[in-house]
Amino acid sequence: MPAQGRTGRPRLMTPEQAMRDAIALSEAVRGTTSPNPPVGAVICNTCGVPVGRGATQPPGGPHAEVMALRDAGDRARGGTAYVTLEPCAHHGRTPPCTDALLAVGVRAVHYAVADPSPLAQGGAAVLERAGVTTSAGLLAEDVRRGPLRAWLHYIRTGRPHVTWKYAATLDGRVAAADGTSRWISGEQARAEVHALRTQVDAIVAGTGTVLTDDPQLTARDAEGRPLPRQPLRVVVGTTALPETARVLDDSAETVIVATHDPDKVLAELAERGVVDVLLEGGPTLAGAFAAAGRIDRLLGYLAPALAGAGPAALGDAGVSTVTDMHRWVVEEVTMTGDDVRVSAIPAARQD
Ligand code: AOF
Ligand code: ZN
Repeated sequence: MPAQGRTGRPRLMTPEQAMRDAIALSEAVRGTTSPNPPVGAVICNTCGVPVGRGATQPPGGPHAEVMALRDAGDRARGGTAYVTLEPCAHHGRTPPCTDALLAVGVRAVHYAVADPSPLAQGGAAVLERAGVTTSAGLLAEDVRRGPLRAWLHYIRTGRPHVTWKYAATLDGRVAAADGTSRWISGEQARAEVHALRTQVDAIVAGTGTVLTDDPQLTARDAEGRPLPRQPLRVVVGTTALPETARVLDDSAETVIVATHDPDKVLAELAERGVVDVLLEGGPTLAGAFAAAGRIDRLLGYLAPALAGAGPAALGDAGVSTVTDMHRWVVEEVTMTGDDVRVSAIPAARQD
């Protein structure tokens, strides 16, 4: 049923509202679609009233457009589709979305970002040739930096996208001098990280962190109960782990990658269909990823506390002089509870 306005009449949506809705639908399936992209779609009828909503299903399942068309049924005829990614034109594990849109008689398709994958691209041209009006670019930046960021990076480079997440004091320490580190950031920041874990494909930590902190590396709610979806746990390093390590419990799948080479880790993860990675610890592993230029985004939670001593968030990253420093561009600074959250990307890339 379309949303009802206060007058009882169905509520019209502007193109921007429809695309925002499609973005929200795609956000809700993040972490469940890899190696496919999380896409959202909204269909409005001839009057501009939303009549169908959908998002990409797990690999092999229907794409967003097909889900939205199913939801809309006949009401999609003559309507307009808003999709976060250009509809595919290929027979992959599922038939082309362009066929599905044409079959029901959709008149216009507005998508945010073009599909760069060699197999699936070209959907807009197919639709245009069949007489459908298409446009690209509506809220493209929001989509590129948001739900499709990891997948677009993966298609371009063949490597999973890596977000390095750390929680530190304002002076950049991740523990006190005696090694104690619970809890540097506040409750809200911790809850946010658990929510983020459910949206990624894998969490990566080094054996050093696993041996010192014995983290479980699962996504949990405020009471410590596991959230419905758990990412793959990945432990990197050559040091053996005790059988009792919590990361080896049965609350989520775990793989151990016995190497120190970030590119080998990423190649192994790509092979497993991992697109979106959260690198969580510790300083040595993060330093190796930074030195190799394999951190694509950083997400720092800075607690209003000073430690004055204790390990720094980042270990050796191959920087010996100021001109070697890794330069970053801050995308966003927000408050999360009492902590400052910084999101940044490498200056050299800005993607
Ligand atoms: C769309 N809508 O919701 C998604 C698309 O193997 P398949 O058949 O599932 O195809 C996967 C490819 O389709 C993927 O690499 C990407 O190019 C595109 N994903 N396309 O029209 C969607 N998820
Ligand atoms: Zn498709």
